[in-house]
Amino acid sequence: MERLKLFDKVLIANRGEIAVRIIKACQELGIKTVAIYSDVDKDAPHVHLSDEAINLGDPTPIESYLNIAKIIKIAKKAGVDAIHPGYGFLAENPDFAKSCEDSNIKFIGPTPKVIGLMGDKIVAKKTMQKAGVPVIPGYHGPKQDNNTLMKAGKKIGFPLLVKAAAGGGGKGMHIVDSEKNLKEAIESSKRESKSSFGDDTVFLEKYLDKPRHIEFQILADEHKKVIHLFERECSIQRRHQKIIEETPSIIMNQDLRNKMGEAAVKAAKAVGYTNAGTVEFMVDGKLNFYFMEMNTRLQVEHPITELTTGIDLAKWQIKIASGEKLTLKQNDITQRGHAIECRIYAENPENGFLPSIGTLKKVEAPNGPNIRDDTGIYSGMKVTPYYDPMLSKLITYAENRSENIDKMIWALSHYVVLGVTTNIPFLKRVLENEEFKKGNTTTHFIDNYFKDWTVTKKGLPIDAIISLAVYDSMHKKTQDTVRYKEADPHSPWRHLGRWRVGREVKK
Ligand code: MV4
Repeated sequence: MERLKLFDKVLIANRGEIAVRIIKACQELGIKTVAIYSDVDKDAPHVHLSDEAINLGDPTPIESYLNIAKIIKIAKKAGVDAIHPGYGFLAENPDFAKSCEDSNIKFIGPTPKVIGLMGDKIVAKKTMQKAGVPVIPGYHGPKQDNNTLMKAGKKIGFPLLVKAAAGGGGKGMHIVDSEKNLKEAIESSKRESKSSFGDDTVFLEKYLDKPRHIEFQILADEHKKVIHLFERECSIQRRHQKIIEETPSIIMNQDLRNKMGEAAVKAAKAVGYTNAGTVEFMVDGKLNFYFMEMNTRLQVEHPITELTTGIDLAKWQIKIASGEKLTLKQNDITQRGHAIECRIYAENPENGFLPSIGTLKKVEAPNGPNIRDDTGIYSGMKVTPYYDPMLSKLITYAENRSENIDKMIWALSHYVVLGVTTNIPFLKRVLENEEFKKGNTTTHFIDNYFKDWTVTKKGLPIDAIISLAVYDSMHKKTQDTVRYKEADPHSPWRHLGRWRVGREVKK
């Protein structure tokens, strides 16, 4: 088949691991890359990997990675054909996609119109309902007076959820278990939504029992062809932040997979979707599934789909944006084995999981068969308060779920990050949990099993204490006596500190 010319030069409007991921995709395709970076990112990996790197100045997001005018100006000056937005920042900003279009630069993603449509949760739901994609029963109407909402609530029945239309991340969300609490919940939700989002529109939904977050990856070319690349289960979240994703989902069967895949393709076709996207569903305890929203970007968790299908999503995004036809056929796409992703964050469990800021004294990623580390960090790098504290994504692949869980536990145990506190011990505990192993991974998993997860130093799991101790030993000149009585003999850090397992050690 005749191949269209791909772009000559692409600007990556992002930072961290995703900028690195996209640069690598461009390099494989023979495309030149332009990185942008704020002052605190001048030594970041994406800056070194790209062919050109242009400074954005002040590190505050508004002045750097969120600054449309600055980025467009740089893109024009560098003479790029296209911009890849990554995820976060401007990835789902229709104004940015439009500014690219107006400057004759291809935005690697869907059209501004589709981004805008999916960005409005109510419009998106209505569009999907019309297209015949199941949505959660509820009230998503424009009338917002108490009378209308109370009536709608009674009709839906209890328990129900009051959600902020503008919200995400569970803000303004209230579970109501009986009619007598409805009015108060509506009023609280409106108040919170107004103060958080400047908009007090709410909607009401039947509260789903034992819900799971299961999303479908789709690819759509600019010639009306749409395919799906199966599911990812992302139910393991902490405060609405995904931390572990896996595919295939343990509850999936071939019939449900086909139905949900078809619904995802239908959703994309209904809006004339182009490029890579994700259709999010909630699946209840009885395997009913409902459209939640569509993400119009490459997602953080895309690697698990890449490992189980063998398809490079970042490269396809670029090929599709350059006008290439999808050569993949739905029936040729297969899912093989099992993949898990763990998001490694610099956050401090001693301090309510707040971002842990500091210099990464030592970074050593695990390595081995079917272990992938998508990272934007290196030894000596500073973790600043300006951006999301995700350090890297550890992804493993194995023949089946149970072997893969063991592989991921091994990989996490051999991931050394010293200098800041990370959630690695927490991730390990989740993977070791019997209910996780059994696949009882509803969206309430973390609340159910890790609600009181140690937030005090005293209660920290031993490997967290060890990593802190190693850090201390590398930095304190004092001859402290440290006691690590229950030290884990299998800890990867055991050789690094001047201490011994199960003994009192003088340094
Ligand atoms: C729900 C739900 C149960 N029933 N909607 C949380 C934030 C937003 N993305 C939607 N969320 C939920 N909506 C109905 N009708 C349970 C959740 C939910 C959740 C969803 C996905 C991932 C993690 C979650 C954690 C708690 C609650």
